Amino acid sequence: MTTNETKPGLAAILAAPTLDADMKKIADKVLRQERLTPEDGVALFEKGEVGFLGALANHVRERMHGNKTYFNRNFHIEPTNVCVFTCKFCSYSRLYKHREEGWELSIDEMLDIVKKYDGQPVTEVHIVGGVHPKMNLDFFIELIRKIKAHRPDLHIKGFTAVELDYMFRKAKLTTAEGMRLLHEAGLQSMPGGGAEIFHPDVRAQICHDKVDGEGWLDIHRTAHQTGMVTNATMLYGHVEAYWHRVDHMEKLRQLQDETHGFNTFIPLKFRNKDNEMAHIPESTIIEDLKMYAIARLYMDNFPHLKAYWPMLGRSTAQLTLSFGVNDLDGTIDDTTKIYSMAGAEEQSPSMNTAQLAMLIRQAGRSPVERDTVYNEIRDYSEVEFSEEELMN
Ligand code: V47
Ligand code: SF4
Repeated sequence: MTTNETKPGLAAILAAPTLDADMKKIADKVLRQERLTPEDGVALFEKGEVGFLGALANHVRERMHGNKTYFNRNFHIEPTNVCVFTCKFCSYSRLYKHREEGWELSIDEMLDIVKKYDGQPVTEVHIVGGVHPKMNLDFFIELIRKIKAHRPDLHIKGFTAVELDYMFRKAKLTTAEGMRLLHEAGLQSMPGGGAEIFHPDVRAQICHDKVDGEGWLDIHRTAHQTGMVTNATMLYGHVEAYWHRVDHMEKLRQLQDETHGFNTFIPLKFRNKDNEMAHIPESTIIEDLKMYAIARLYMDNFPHLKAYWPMLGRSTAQLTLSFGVNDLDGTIDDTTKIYSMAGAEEQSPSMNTAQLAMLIRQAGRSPVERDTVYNEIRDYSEVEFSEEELMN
């Protein structure tokens, strides 16, 4: 089958006399590779049935990536959970005055985490945490330099736009100046956190005191102009309406048209354990799958769509691979407390390469290890694993 042919399942769905006329029009646009409008995006959320959305998103995913599903070998460092901000969905942060309940790692302690991976084939360290009032730009420049000096081959992906906005303002630097300093020290890319929902009405309710949507976009624009690639997230399934999600995706799509600096879009499902939004019920798996599918259809200029498996759990992560997702992030070792503390499925989120590759193969896809910028490192479709590797 060539990449633009429709699979029998999709053909049958599109031919069904019961298919809504608006959905049929949108499907025809997708098959012609025409861009969807914000109205189309909202209509997909309101009227798109899960099987229809999945079949269409899967068509796009296979047109772009065939059967490949990417993952990388990475580990996380979370320097601190002390944070000056008060996002209502956050289960993990502690205010400075309660810092004894949290953690604050020194540069040496963080280097010790890096050293634990000496001799292991990890390709990326992902550094992200709370916004500590005393961990400033100089502190992080020193950390990055020391990691690079110890292990030059390790790609450093670090700091959300929220952390950078605070760091640069405190250092009294422009975004471009601060970004250049970090890039020169060895920072190579940025994760997508802190985006939440850009619209100010939603931000006012869930995260009123951190960088606003325009500020987030401006920091990513500057990162792209400085020569770094970045990701983008969207925290969904709380107080927002469908049109807020579409507005968020539209703003990202416009910036991507301008800079082409985004690699991956990552919808993040709101988890409601131990936070000030605990009264809001979590989205269902069906809603999650629809979210991924619509993201794949709408974000036509984003090369990759990632499901963050520690948050979703392994089984749902496998399902997303038929709903547009082509990336399952990484083997993710060490501490990723922002999710486990918010009620994520995976309390100790770590899978070795064999386990992650098998998870992908069991979903009928081809696991391919990538580096942070999607250079392919190894195809694991045919690799045989020992029982020991799969059990560990
Ligand atoms: O911005 C916080 C989210 C994000 C909750 O770029 C929550 O590769 C759900 O962005 N329920 C930070 N989500 C982490 C992040 C990330 C993760 C993995 C990979 C990448 C990447 C980026 O975590 C925050 C916020 O949106 N978050 N609390 C919660 N209760
Ligand atoms: Fe701080 Fe990030 Fe938590 Fe917001 S989500 S309170 S910025 S750690």
